[in-house]
Amino acid sequence: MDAGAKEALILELHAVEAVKLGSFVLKSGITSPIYLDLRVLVSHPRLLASVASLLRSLVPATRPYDLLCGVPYTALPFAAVLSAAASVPMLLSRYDTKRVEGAYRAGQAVLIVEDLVTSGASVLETVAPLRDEGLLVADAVVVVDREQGGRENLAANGVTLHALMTLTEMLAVLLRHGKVSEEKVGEVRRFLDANRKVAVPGVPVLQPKAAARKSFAERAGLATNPMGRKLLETMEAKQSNLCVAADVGTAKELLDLAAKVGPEICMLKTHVDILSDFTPDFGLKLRTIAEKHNFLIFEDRKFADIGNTVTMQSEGGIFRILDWADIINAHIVPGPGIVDGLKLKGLPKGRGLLLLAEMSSAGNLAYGDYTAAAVKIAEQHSDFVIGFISVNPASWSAAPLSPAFIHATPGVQMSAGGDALGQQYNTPYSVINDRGSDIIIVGRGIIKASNPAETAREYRIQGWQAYQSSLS
Ligand code: S5P
Repeated sequence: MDAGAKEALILELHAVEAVKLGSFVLKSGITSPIYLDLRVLVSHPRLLASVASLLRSLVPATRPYDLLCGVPYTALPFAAVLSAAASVPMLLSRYDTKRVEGAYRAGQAVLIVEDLVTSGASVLETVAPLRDEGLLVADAVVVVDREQGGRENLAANGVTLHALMTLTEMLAVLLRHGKVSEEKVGEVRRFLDANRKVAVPGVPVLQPKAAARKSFAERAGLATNPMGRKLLETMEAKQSNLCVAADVGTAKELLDLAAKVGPEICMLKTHVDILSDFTPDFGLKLRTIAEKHNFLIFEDRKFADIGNTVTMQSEGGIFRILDWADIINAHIVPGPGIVDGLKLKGLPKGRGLLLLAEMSSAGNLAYGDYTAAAVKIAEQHSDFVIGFISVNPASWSAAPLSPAFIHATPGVQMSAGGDALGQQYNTPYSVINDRGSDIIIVGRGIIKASNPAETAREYRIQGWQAYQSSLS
């Protein structure tokens, strides 16, 4: 929002007495010399509409959302007006019943709408029931950020705050227009300085619903497939839950990249069918690098045919995938026969299989019953299936999964967003901590960086720290 529009809005809010000066006890328990009462906006529909439209403009186009949810009560009309104007459906997240009202499905992204943020506690109270339903919450829009730790508390819970204005900006405008005295501004500033960080009393638990997570080392001992065990042991030994997606165009580039990022990764993911200079010795060359740096090779072939066909596709052809890939993956759309087909040749060679239970791309169809079916098939083939390609396993409603299963999640970058073709990104912290995954799969975030080795190191550290905090 430009400075002129912001100034006009602040003066209008003052004119309708949304800004009150005196001595007030806030919801967080602290006494404040200033009180913002945006409830009065329901009596000023034109101003309400313009606030709603300004809130809408705060969210960058790179952070799309499917649904809106206002924080009760003041922001409910803001969200309703925004919903009607933008034709984006709304949800109600009830803190009394902890229920979510409205139509939704797990995996949809929800934008939170709020009037003011002090500690961020109210926003988090609204977010918790949404996340319990498998909805994704990454952003909140707010009229005023009171600059008292809310932004940081929300960020620590994976929510980015977008504010129309800060309390400081608001005061500066009111002072300039003679609406508030120098003395009062000083009092508010001293108050803000003394209350920079308002703790969130009883921050809602936003961790995965599952019971306390076991360490990779403990889980290695539970694995029934030797490759699953090896992967968990490698992660523990290298303190790495990073898989690099080596989506480069030639075998030469791929081998160079593998040597560079090798020390940082537990697994390298390949798409062998995009290499223009593939030769039959590719597998051997890659295995030599993998052995040197102790990482596993995951060929992301995404098999998707009947059992008989995938047996041939995995073993034969030009690529002879099972000769060199430790881990392969499959869609479950053909039914369990695909796992039988891959197992036929893969299990005797000691390979492991990941099932695509969810996908990272916008509008994908892998959710709900489909995800539950993937879990069922995995459980029936736990000798061969080592885990899943997952996006939000913390939201899976099925009975608790065996901790031997490993979740690997693509769509990871240092900041959330997406690409022009539907890819959707979450941060390492959010993927491992909020969404309950184990491995971050990072492609362009690393391979397009000016220094892939250094960037891989940064991702490894972020991923590992997120894992460690998810254990405590
Ligand atoms: O749902 C999925 C499953 C996979 S395996 N979404 C994905 O993006 N992938 C793969 O992960 C995709 O094929 C690509 O190799 C990688 C993501 O790459 P990035 O450049 O977007 O990080």
